Amino acid sequence: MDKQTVAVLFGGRSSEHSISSATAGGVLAAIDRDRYRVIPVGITRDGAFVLEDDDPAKFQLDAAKLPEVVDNGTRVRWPEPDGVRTLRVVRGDGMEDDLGEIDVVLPLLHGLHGEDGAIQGFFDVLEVPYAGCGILDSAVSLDKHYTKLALRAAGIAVSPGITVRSAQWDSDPESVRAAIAELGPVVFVKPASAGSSVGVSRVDDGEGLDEALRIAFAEDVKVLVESRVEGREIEVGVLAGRQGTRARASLPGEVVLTSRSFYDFEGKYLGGDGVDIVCPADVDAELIDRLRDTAVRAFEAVDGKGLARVDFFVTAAGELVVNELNTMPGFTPISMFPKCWIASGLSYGDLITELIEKGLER
Ligand code: G1L
Repeated sequence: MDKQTVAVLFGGRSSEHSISSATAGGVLAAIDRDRYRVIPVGITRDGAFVLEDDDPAKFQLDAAKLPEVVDNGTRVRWPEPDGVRTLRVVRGDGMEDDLGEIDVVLPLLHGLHGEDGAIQGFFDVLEVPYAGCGILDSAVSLDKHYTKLALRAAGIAVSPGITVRSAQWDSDPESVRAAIAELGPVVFVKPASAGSSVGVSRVDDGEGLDEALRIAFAEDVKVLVESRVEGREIEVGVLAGRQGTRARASLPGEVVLTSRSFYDFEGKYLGGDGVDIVCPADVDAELIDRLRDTAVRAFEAVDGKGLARVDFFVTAAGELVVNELNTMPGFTPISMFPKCWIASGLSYGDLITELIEKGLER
C-alpha cells in the first residue's frame, strides 16, 4: 500500500500555541508510520509557516518550558488552488524543495487569525482534505451563543443564560444588570468565542460583575452570562461515522475537581493538582445510553463532520445539560477525548488514523 502523506499543522498565533505544539509532539509519536508519511508544519507566533523537525521529543508538554515553534528561516508553500497538490519549502538560502504530494492535513490548531473555521475554509479553497470538522460546525461550536441556538432548536437542554453585546453594556448597563439578576445568585461570565477558559469568571451575588464583564469583553464583543448549573461535569467523545453511517459516541469521562473553583486553563492542559480526568466515569448503564445519545444528537445539531467533545452537566435529578461542544478538544494522550476513546477500545494511534481516514473520505 502506498503511504498517504499527512501534513501535521500546529503552533499558530493563538494563545494555545504551546498546547498545540505539545499536542503535535504526542501525535508525531503515535501516528502510524507504516501507513503515513508525515510532514510536520509549524506556524510561528507571527504566523509564518515553517517546516518543522519530525521529532516528538522536541514538542513535549512541560510546565517549566512550554514547546514553541520558532522561525528557522524555512517557508512552507501550500498547493495553489489550481489542482497542483505538492507542498514546497523555501529554505533560508532561497533554494526551493518539493516535498511531494500531500493527501491530507491534520490541523492541530484554532483558526489562522483566531477566526474559527478559518483554517478549514483556507483548505477548502485549496481543495486539500483535512481531518476534523468543517467551517460551519467549527464556527458554530466555537461561538457559545450560536451553539445554544442550535442545541435548543434540537430540543437539547442548555444552561439558562443571556448574551450581552459590549455596545449594549456600554449604552444601557442597568437593563443588562437587571437581566443578569434574574439568573440567580451565581453566574458564569464567558466570552462567546475564546479558546479554553480564557476570560471566564464566576460571579457570586453580583460581586465583581463589572470586572468579570470587562475581562470577558477583552476577549470578545459578545459575552454569555449563564446561571450556574450544579452537577457533575461529564464529557463524551463523538466521532463522525465513516461511509454515511451515523456518528458514534465514546464512553463518558468525568472531570473531578479537587481544589480549583472551576475547570480552568491550567487545570485542563497542565494537569497537576486541581483536576482529575476519570474515564470511564462512574455512571450507570441507563445514564451512559442517554449521554451517548444526546452527545450524538448535539453533534448532529451543529452538523458535525469530524469530531467533538460534548461537555455536559449532569444534575442530581439526572437531567443532562449540554455546556458546550469542542471540535478541537484537548488531544494529548492524557486528554479527555483520547482517554474516552481509549476506554472505548480505540487506541490513541487508531484514533488518529480514524480521523485522518475520515478526512480523506470527505
Ligand atoms: F484534527 C483533529 F483530529 F480533528 C483535531 C484537531 C485539533 C483534534 C484535536 C485538535 N485539538 C487541537 O488542535 C488543540 C487542542 C491543540 C487546539 Cl489548540
